[in-house]
Amino acid sequence: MRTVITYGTYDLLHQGHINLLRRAKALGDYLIVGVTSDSFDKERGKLNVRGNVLERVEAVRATGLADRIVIEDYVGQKIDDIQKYEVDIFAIGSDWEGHFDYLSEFCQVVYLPRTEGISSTMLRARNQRTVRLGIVGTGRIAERFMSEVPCVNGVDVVSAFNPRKGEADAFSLRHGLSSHSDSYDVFLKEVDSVYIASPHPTHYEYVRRALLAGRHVLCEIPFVLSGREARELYELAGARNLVLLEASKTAHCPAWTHLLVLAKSGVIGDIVDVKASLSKLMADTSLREFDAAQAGGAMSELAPLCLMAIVKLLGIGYKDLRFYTKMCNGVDVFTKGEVVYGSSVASFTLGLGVKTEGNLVISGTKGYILVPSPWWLTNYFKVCYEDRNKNKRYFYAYQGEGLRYELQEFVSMILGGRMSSYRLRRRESVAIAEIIEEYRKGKNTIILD
Ligand code: C2G
Repeated sequence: MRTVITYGTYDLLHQGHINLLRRAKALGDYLIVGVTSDSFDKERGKLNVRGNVLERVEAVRATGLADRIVIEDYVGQKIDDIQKYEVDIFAIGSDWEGHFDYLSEFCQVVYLPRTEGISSTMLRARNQRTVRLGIVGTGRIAERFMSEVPCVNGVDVVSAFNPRKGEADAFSLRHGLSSHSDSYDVFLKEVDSVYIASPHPTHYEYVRRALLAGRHVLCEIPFVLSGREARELYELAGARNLVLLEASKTAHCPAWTHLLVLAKSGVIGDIVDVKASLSKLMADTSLREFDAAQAGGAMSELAPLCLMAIVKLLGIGYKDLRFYTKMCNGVDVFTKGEVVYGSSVASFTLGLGVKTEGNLVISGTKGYILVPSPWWLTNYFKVCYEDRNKNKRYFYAYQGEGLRYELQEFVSMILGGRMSSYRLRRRESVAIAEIIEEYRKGKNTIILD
């Protein structure tokens, strides 16, 4: 008996897949089909798969061509499977020509002709409306964002807005956009959603006007600088059935989302202490980060990601806040904050003019989780116990600039009509704005010389 194995995602199973399975089956007597798990697809950069692994397995089963179906969950599993199932032939479509030659050490490798004119990507595009996104503010972060857009299906950047016409022109030319404008009202007519990456103090007004015009909003951090403004904007979005999402990039990256479910499921017991540190030493003090008029300073620049981690882990029911801060030319170049809860405490240390170590440590009654610097861009963390033999390390992908994950969630919320994301609830985003506001009021703040 000759055993053949083949692998795929088989999303929105189509004739190309069926032809491939048929050709693979014809090579032998027994066909094993490996279907990728959802997490494996995410890890290898396939972020737009529609069907979950159960649906995709069912679709492959329904073809009647597979004698056995296995789930592919990790890099290297193909070699393990070939040995485990005593496979004679590994078969895959010709789009992978050459890629799997290394398997010929273990079995025969056959590249089968691919069916032209059909693919899961085409089907996804056909069944799906494309979100027409506009970029508000065309500075450093908007440039990084543009490099991430092609990694997400279902979204096109169609326009850019900058009140300085020359900058809108240059950005649009650089990125081949079909339109751009220095008038916000004209710009809003061209798009159905906006990504706000303008200077901090402009966020509130741009978000409000976009929502009033019926546009979905993804807004860079810091979202807004007061709890009242945040609440008002979420209420406005809710009343109009619009998505409003704070672009807290770490909240959406694979390592963080898994860390959170591990922590919530009790792997380190009850969480008692969270310590987050984030610093960005900048030599050029003429940048907006050091400009009080542009709401610069460590707290508004760097706190949103630390506070995201704190409210996700400990909630929004804090009892007390304390801050220690070092000022230079009207902005804080160092701030340490304490968020005190009934049975736990969190602290964060931020620096624009002071270098802090950049770790995140979450301590619980059974163990602790360490996310080494830079924890906010993490692809790795470890869970540690008194008994070091039980320690475990976890590794994930963190692709590109990491902004594709938040954009993917934003697009999926719009297309799915989902107003709220577990990754950052609206009330959690309001709590972050409130804590930043408390700091800015200065009541609980000790100024260091
Ligand atoms: N295929 C095909 N014709 C198409 C589309 C796909 O023959 N028009 C083949 C692919 O070449 C592959 C199989 O169908 O052999 C599954 O394709 P996908 O679902 O796109 O999966 P893929 O990302 O190619 O996964 O471990 C996973 C594998 O490495 C391949």
